[in-house]
This record gives sequence, C-alpha cells and structure tokens, in this order.
Amino acid sequence: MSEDVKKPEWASPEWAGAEGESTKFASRVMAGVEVMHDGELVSSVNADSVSTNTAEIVVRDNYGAPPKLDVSDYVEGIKQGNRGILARAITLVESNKLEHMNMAQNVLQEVLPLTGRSLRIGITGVPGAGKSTLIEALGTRLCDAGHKVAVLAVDPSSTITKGSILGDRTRMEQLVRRPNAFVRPSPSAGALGGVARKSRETLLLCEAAGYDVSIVETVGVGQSEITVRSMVDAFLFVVLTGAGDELQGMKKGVMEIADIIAVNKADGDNKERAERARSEYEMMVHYLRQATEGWTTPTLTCSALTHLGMDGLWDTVERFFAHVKSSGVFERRRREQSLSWFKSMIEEHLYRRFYDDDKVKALLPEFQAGVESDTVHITRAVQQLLDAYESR
Ligand SMILES: Nc1nc2c(ncn2[C@@H]2O[C@H](COP(=O)(O)OP(=O)(O)OP(=O)(O)O)[C@@H](O)[C@H]2O)c(=O)[nH]1
Ligand SMILES: [Mg+2]
Repeated sequence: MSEDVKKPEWASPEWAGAEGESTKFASRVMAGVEVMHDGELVSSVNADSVSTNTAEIVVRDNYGAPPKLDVSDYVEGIKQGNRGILARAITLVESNKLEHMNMAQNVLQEVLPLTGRSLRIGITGVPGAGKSTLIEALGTRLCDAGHKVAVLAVDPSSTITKGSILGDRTRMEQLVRRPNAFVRPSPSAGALGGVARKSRETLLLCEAAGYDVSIVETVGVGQSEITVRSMVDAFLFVVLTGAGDELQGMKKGVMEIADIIAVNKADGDNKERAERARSEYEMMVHYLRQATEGWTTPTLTCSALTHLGMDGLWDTVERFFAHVKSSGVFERRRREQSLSWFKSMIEEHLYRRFYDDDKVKALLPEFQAGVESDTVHITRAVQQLLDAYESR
C-alpha cells in the first residue's frame, strides 16, 4: 500500500453505508474529521453532503486501498506507517458499533508489540491559551528535526454539545502538511470515559505506526485534564498573563498535575507581563505538591506565534524525560496507568451493560419517577434495579 493517500477514512463506504444510529455516528465522525485527518487538508468538503455514492467513488478513485479492509490490511498498513490506513483504523476504534469495536480490538492486539514507544505529552490550558498554536510551532520543529509527531485532541465538551469546542481551532495548517505529522481531531461521541478509551487506543495505533512523539491537546475545563494526565508521561500547562486570576479555583488543581508551566503569548507588549506572570507561577509552584516525584515544575515564557522560547520548551521536555526515565518514575507511571485503564474499562463496560439491559430499561423510568417524587427510597430503588439486572 502506498503512502500517497489522498482521501480520509470516512470516505470508506464501510462508514457511509451504515444505517440507523451508526449512520448518525458516521456522519458525526465525518464532521469531526472534516477539518483535517491524516495530514491532508480536506476543509473544502462538507461532511454532511458526502453521500454513500460519493464516498464510494472517492475511495475507488483516490484511495488506492480496497474500500473494505480486514484486520491484516489494517495491521500491515499501520506497520508501514500508512496514514490513510491509520486514520481508518482510528475511525474503527472510535466507532460504537459492536462489529467495529471487535475488529478494532483485533487490530490493537496485533500491533500491541509496536506500541509504547513514543514520548506521550499532554497539553492543557484555558480556551484560547494558544495550545494548538503551540503544538503547531513545536510539532513542525520536531518534524523538521526528524521526529514523527502525532497530535490528538480530547474534547470533554462533546458529551454535552455533541460538538467539539476544540473543533476548527484544532486546525494546524503547517503541521498537517508535514509528511511525518499526523493530526487527529477529537472523537465526537460517547461519554468522557468513552472518549478517553478512544483517545488512548488512538495513541497506541499512532505509536504502532511509528510516531515517536504523541501530543494530546485538551481544554482545561475540569475533568478532561485528569483524563489526559492519566494517558501521558509529561503534562504541560499553557497559561496566560494575569496569573493571579488564573490561580483561582481549579487552576491550583491543574498546577498540581503539571510538569511544565509555559506562559504563552510572551510577545509584543505582553512580554513583560508574561515574565511577571512566570515569576508568580514559579513562586506558587513551591507551595504545591510536586506533580512528578523529584521534579520541581519549571516555569517558562514562550510565544507560540513568534516561536520564541520553543527550543527552551523542548529542552525542558527532554530534561523531564531524562529525569523520569532515570528515576524509574516513567516505567512506574506507565504501569499504573495501564492498571487504572484496565479498571476504568471494566467500570465502563459494566455501566453500559447495566443501562443497555432490557429489564433495567423497562424499570428505570418508574424508579426515576419514584425517586423524583420521594415515594421510593434511593437505596431501595438501586437495590431493586441491580436485582432485576442480576436476575436476567
Ligand atoms: N500574540 C500571540 N497570540 C497567540 C499566541 N499563541 C496563540 N495565539 C492566538 O491565540 C488564539 C487562540 O489560539 P489557539 O492556539 O487556537 O488556542 P487554544 O488554546 O488551542 O484554543 P482552544 O483549542 O479553543 O482551547 C489564536 O488567535 C492564536 O493566533 C502567541 O504566542 N502570541
Ligand atoms: Mg486548540
């Protein structure tokens, strides 16, 4: 299979041809992937307008790969670093359709020996902090230095809005043009737990495809940074000036899981203020718990726009990795992450089985009404629902 893949994975009839809920899902996947997918800009395509027929034609004319791939096609394509196949494998991972999920698991199992080899870096910060711009600046430099860079987005908003707040702004126009970059927007369906699973598995697929730096962007709006922290080795917090304000509330929590704090937009008139903010953060760091054992979170200023401070930032990232690898924290953290992933997947599956159960579905509205009107005690309602579930 050649690398000159021109069209995204949603162009496959395997996706466009689905019915019912899965059609809806497929169109949401398309919408998410529309911005960009595997390094090629496809912004001119209106996802909703892609019909099954169009998709089939697109696949046959440009894709060069068979419209329907089997597990070994996926595995081979990924091993060869074929971005088109990788993108399609990720779509498989993102699908909620049982058939696709099973296939995705078979692909993952096959490529597992090739995973785990990238530096996994999470980036968080308030909306508009410049995360994407920074990833673009850093990513292009890393690509030019010979790295293969994968960028993923985890978007917690998708559960509520069914949309993506990272959305269009995940556009990284320079980076997606690099042949050794792969940029993937957020999966757009499911609970945060589901999004987390999909993101983790996407990360593994990228590693199997030879990406040695994986960057995960997430918006700092609560739970998502904890989720991302649990799948990466290093966590970067991008902040703006006005540190005092930002340190209110949840920011302290994020600071306690940040391995590096970068005050972005240190350019033009903002340079001095950024430096002041940096010293405030530096002071704060000393009062907080260390995010990583034996590592005092460094604070620095940078400008993702002018690329000022980008070399220093990457040096710091490398210094961090050297530290955690020599201290054993790297290995231990990965082991703990695998175990906690295992546990949370068990929980996710139990949760889904429970709510998908016909008996539970039949009884739930009645119990909900009872709880709302205070006519059934909650503990009793829960017990009876669980009994009904277990007596299937
Ligand atoms: N002056 C200046 N502007 C910047 C810098 N970095 C980003 N911006 C601008 O800030 C705006 C937001 O940048 P993004 O990179 O989209 O920010 P983000 O944190 O990814 O935003 P969300 O994904 O929406 O959370 C854009 O208009 C950027 O051009 C910087 O270093 N200096
Ligand atoms: Mg962004």
